[in-house]
Amino acid sequence: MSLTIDRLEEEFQAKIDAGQNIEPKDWMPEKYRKTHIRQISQHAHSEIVGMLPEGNWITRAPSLRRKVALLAKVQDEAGHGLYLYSATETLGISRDELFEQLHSGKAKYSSIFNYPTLSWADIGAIGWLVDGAAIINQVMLTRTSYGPYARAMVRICKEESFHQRQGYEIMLTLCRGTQAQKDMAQDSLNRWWWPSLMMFGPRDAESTHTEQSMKWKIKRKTNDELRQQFIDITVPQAEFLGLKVPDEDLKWNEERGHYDFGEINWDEFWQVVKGNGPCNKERLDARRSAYENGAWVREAAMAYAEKQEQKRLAEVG
Ligand code: BYC
Repeated sequence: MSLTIDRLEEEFQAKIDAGQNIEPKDWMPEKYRKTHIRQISQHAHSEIVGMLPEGNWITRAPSLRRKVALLAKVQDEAGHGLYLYSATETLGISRDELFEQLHSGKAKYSSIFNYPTLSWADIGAIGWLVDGAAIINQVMLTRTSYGPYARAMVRICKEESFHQRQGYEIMLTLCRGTQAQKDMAQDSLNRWWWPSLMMFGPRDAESTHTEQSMKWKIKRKTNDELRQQFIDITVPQAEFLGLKVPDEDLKWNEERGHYDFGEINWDEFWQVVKGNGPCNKERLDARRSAYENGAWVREAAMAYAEKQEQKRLAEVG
């Protein structure tokens, strides 16, 4: 028995090493399946919880054009959540179980969405920094070894690029505006910079899953590599806006060909991950009540599907 499992695992790893995708009906080690359920569902939860801080500004967008773009962006995030929940379901877990894990606090979602959106500039900063960080992480995931996840990520990345640009354009408009608008943009960058760096996860030395996930080609780059890539791309963008990145230790290192940067507050990161961030409770309460208030829609949809099935059976029989 164990010989067979060893053999299957060897063949599985050889397939991954050869760059082939794993599909839902293929044999896979239980740990590979569980790792994917964890990561893809956390990603799905992040998308739908991520609708909340931005949704907060739909009614207060400063113009019709901004409102339309923000509405479209928030709807895109809902769509991303749906593709990702569907991809997770291919691994043999139901959507109800996934929601239960989110609502009970068992499943994580990205730390970034536990911070409040205090001004309109935060909508710009989220598009620019949060979607910007998301793209860096997710471009790598378009080549992840699990087929349904990789395919979902291709479309998601295209949409995230649009989100990043609309966020940067909001920042650019504010930075070319009055002093008060520029101050608002700077304040936003001050509050979102460090949490955006935390999105990439703990330092490599403290990451529990990276080594195995690299072996299985779930991840192609480590948390620290992606974080550095994000900093190197984003600092010149901040300079172009005329904003100051809130890090006194930030400095170009000619020898490394990268920016050196200051110490991230890891205590804050773990507090937020454990549920003690500024908005964790508010976010989970909002998701739970959306689920409860939507019960009648799910029941009506199920009743309709059942009726259609009965009709189909009556016609066949
Ligand atoms: N927040 O061993 P590690 C978006 C957890 S949404 C919370 O490095 P891994 C968007 C980690 O889960 C962006 N928890 O883990 C939406 C693990 O705990 P568990 C979301 C975090 O999986 C709307 C522990 O820390 N993107 O794009 O190898 C609007 C140790 O970490 C965080 C994704 O989900 C965090 N930031 O690497 C705009 C991308 N970081 O599970 C934008 C897919 C780590 O053992 N996910 N933890 O209890 C990934 O690429 C990887 O899961 C991560 C972490 C890089 C996030």
